[in-house]
This record gives sequence, structure tokens and C-alpha cells, in this order.
Amino acid sequence: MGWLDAIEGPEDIRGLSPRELRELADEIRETIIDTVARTGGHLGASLGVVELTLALHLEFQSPEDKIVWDVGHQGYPHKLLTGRRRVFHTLRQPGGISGFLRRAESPHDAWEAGHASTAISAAVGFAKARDLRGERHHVVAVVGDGALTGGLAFEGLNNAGALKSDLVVVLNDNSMSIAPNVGAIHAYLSRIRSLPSYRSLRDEVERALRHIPRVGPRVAEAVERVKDSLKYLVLPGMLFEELGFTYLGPVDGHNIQAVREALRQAKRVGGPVLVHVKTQKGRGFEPAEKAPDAGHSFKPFDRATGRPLAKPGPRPPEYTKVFAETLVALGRDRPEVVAVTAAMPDGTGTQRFKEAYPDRFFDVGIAEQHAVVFAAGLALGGLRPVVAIYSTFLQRAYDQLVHDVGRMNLPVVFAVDRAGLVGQDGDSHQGSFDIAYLRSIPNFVVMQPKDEDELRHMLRTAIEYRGGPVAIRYPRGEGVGVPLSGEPELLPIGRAELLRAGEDVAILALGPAAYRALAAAEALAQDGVSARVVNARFAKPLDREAVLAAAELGALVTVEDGTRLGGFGSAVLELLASEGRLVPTAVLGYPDRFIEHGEPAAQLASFGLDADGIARAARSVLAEARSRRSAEVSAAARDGQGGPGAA
Ligand SMILES: Cc1ncc(C[n+]2csc(CCOP(=O)(O)OP(=O)(O)O)c2C)c(N)n1
Repeated sequence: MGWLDAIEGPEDIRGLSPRELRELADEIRETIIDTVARTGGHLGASLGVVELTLALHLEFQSPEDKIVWDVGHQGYPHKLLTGRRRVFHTLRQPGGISGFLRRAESPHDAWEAGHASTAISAAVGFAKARDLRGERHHVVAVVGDGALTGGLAFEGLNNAGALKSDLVVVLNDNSMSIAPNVGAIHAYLSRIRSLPSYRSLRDEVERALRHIPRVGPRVAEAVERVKDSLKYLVLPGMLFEELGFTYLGPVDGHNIQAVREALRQAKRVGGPVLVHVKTQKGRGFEPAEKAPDAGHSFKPFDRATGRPLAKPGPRPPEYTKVFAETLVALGRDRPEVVAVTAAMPDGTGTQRFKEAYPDRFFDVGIAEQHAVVFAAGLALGGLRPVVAIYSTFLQRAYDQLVHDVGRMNLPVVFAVDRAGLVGQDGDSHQGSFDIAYLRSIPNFVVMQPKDEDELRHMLRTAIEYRGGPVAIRYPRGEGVGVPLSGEPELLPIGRAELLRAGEDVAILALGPAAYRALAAAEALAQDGVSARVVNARFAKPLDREAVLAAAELGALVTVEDGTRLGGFGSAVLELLASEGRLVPTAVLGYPDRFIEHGEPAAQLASFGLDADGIARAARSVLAEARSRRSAEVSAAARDGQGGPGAA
């Protein structure tokens, strides 16, 4: 029995001695490592904040005080301390607790995220609401140095400095985003990381001076003035001071007492205060500490070695890998091709492009908006940017897609990875919306390959297309296992591919759903139903001829791995409606709700998007079409009997 077993909530850690707290920290680490070895998850970030989390819960009284975690992937120690110890083994499992913070899980989860850089803005909102309602609790945002590369974080800092409400921002600086952090702010933080803590020394002097009666305050003011002129030379954190924050630090984030002292000081100072805490990502688990991403995210692994548990047999390559290799190959004799990532060189596979062509690769940090506008500039400057961003994170750059790329009709290629269900990361990360949000922008071509080989063709097609922006969406994980053909081919824009002839019902599928549609057609054939299967390839422009020809059969099913609202099926219905050719149609896609974490195959089945579901939908539209037809026939017969020409 350890300390952790007795902890039901943060109040239970308050009586522990410094030594006991350190032992508790060790137990928290062990529990996290053991659990993530089985479940997979965000190990590195959580291991890095164990002591920081303890210090926060010791100095702040959650849930009255609001602790606002950025991203939320570092929330495992927080979960263990706030009543979720017994269910922690269900982390990220279907029906289990989330890998991020969830308001529905605990009153201690003041905020929920998944995307980076939101915490400061949210905390400023919490602080202002508190002030206006005359409440007195503390508000503290915890934000990583990676998240600080996101423009939104600076919008929050800027506003906080102006509003001047009491607010503590803890900068959890581990020098890492997922990959090593990038950019000028990172270089700045690295410089001040190495400086001794300045603030405490200065404050001690000031406090001592103020205690000398009469002369004290005046001398302190003079010291303040001297400090103002000197601080440009010596004070760490000037950037934050200029933004209206009091800067405290840097503090060793693995020393609970030191962090507590800094947090206490922050509460005393009042106004917006930034506490700069230095931590080590992956701390306490050697395979994480040594990993190039400091163990950001682990699949289930062998506890002893940290190595991923091997999957049996050879597996098809992941879409990301095929994209990355094709991009490198296409870049070889196309010097104008450049690659852009927003802090995800490994996740998007663009790291390979970096290795092949270091000068033509750009990691801009967690800055999707900048990535898109930067690419617009690159395109106008004569280059051919390929911007690889996950579907969910590209949402952040929506105005840039519309205003800066679509409107000027610029030839930027968007490689929209993780389009569709993503599994354990859950609702903040599902790639549900990109078809809907991209196809509504004029000038965009939006396509999705049915398999990893077609991805190669689409990438070449997109890079050689001169007509405007192109988005290629493809899912997380393995391809379908088709052989990769020779040279990538050029595909005709806006042309679908007939995969199976059929006369009773047509299934129009976008992406790998085409294979499920083929399996459905096979099952339908057993029942004597002849189903046509079309690989749509394009959500925009639609293959008008193929869609109208499909409608001729009188019964249609559309299938896509994305929300039903405003997606590919909607596009088909819009076309049919505008041509006056609507027929019974089942639009299969994700339901209109945020989709929790889960096992994608099971989720697809529950949405009726697996082969069985597609076959069911086909039978039902066919039945509807037949009953309509027979109703029409009987109506015509009735009309015929009563009509003037009746025999
Ligand atoms: C808008 C957005 N883009 C990309 C990501 C992917 N992502 C998740 S965590 C992370 C790194 C965050 O770095 P930092 O804030 O320093 O936290 P750390 O993991 O180092 O603790 C990134 C890029 C994201 N969550 N949100």
C-alpha cells in the first residue's frame, strides 16, 4: 500500500511531508508508466509534470481555484490526484476515461482541450468572470513552451496584460513540442532557462528596504527605477514583463518545494504573473527520456524495454509513410516543391522530406494559421508548397484557407492526414469535418484516395495541378494493403472510377469506404441484388456524369468517412436536387455529434458505415425505390382507368 492508494482528492496530499510527497511522485510515475504500457498514451508530457501537478494542487484549492491545462495531454497526474485513480486503468479504452481532461469526468477539470494554445485565453476569461461576479478564487493556466509557439497563446497574453486581472500562467518549459521546439521564442526561452532565478533575489532586497521606516518606500522606488533601466540587461523574462506580466523564474519544475514557493509568490504579487518552470519531458522513464520526442506518445509497450509490442505478421504501410516517400520521390526533380509542417514532422512524415531536402522543409511550430499563410506566400513566390496538417488541426486555419489561399486561388497542396476516425485521442482529434469545411471554399479541389497506391497518384496530380488549391485527405493508420504500382500517375480532376458494374442500386464511396462498398456489393449479390460501386475520388468537383448515371438506377447510397452534414453525400444530393433528379438516397457518414474515443472499426459499424451497414442501407433504399415505383405504377393505372382514353 502506497501513498497514492489513500488519495481520493487533492485535499489528501496536503498533510504529506516533503519526503512523502517525493515518494508519492514516484508512485504516480510508476502508475502512469504501468498503465500506458498497456493502454498507450501521452507518456512524456505527463511524466514531466508530476511534481508541478503536486505543487499546483498543494498551492491552489481546486475545484474552487481553476487550473486550466493547455492541450490536456499532460493531465494524467492530475487525474490520479483528483479521484480517478481507480478508473485510471481504463485510460483511452472504449467506454473508459479520456486521454485528455473532460468536464464530465471531474469538477477538477475546469477546461477541456486537445488542441494546443487555448489555456491562456480561457484562463483570462475565467479570471474576468470571477472579477465581475465578485468572486475571489485563483485562476492558473498551465501552458507548454510548444503551445507558446501558437499565435493564440500570444493573443491571450496580450489581453491578459491589458485586463490586469489576477492570473497565474505557468509556463511548463521542457524545450520540447512533440519534436524539439522551434523558432525565436524557443531560442529566447532557452537563453533564460539557463539563468539563475532573478525575481526572488530582487524581491528580497525590495522587501528588506521597505521595512526601513520612512526612507524605506522611497529607497525601494529608487531601486525600482534603477531596476527598470537595468532589467533590459539582466532580467530574464523581459518579453513577458513587457506584455504586462510579472515574470518569476526560472524554477526547477522537479523540485516541489521550489515550485510551491514560486506559486506562493505569484499569488502574493497579484495581477498577471508568469511562472517559468523548467521540466524534463519523459522524466523517470529512460526509454521516454532518450526518445527524440521525449516519449510524447507511446503505443502499448513492453514495460521493461519501452519497445512497442510487436504486431503479428507483416502489415501494410501507413498512409503517412506512403505520402512521405512519394513526396520525397516527387521532390527529386521538382526543386519548386517544399514541405511545411506545424510542429508535426514525424506525425505527418515530412521529417523524411527534411532529411532529403533540408532547405526545402519548414517546421513553423504549432502555428497552423501561419503555416497556411506562409504557404500562400511561398506559392506566390513561385514555389509549390505541400502543407501537411492533420484534419483536426487544419480547422484552426480556416480563415487562412478561405481568405489567403482560396480567394487568391493559389496552388497550395494540403495533405490532410488523420482524416476520419482516429481512435483513442477522441473527440478533439477526430477528422470529421474537413470534407464539409473544405468543399465549401470556392476554387478548392478536394479528393480522397481509396487506398495507399491511389494516394501516390493523387499527390502527383495535386502537385502538377496548376488550377488552384488542392486538398488530399487520407486516414490515420495502415493502408488497405494493395501493391504500390510504378510511377505515380496523373488522374483526371473530377473523374470518378467505376469499380463494379451493377443495375439495381449504386453505391458512391469516397476513400477507403470504397472497399467496404465492394464487400457490401458482394453480399448484396448473394441476395440477387446487383450493386454498382463507384470510387468517387473527388468530393469536389464531383463527377457529374457518374453521379447522374448512378441516379438513373433509381436508388443511391453515398458513403464517406466524415460528418454527414455538408460532406460528400450532401454534395451528391445538392447536385441531384439542382438537376431535378433526386432519387431515394442514403447518405452514410458520421452522426451530428462529437465522437468520443473508441475503436474505429467498432465505431464505423455502429454508424452503419461497415460493409454490413452499407448493404443494409442499399437494401432499404432499393425497397423504398421499388415501393415508390409500384405506387407510381398503381397511380398511373388508376389515372389510366378513369382517364379520357380508358378502354
Ligand atoms: C493546434 C494544435 N496543433 C498541433 C497539436 C499536436 N500537439 C499535441 S501536443 C503538441 C506539443 C505540445 O508541446 P508543449 O505545449 O510544449 O507541451 P509538452 O507536450 O512538451 O508538454 C503538439 C504539437 C495540437 N494538439 N494542437
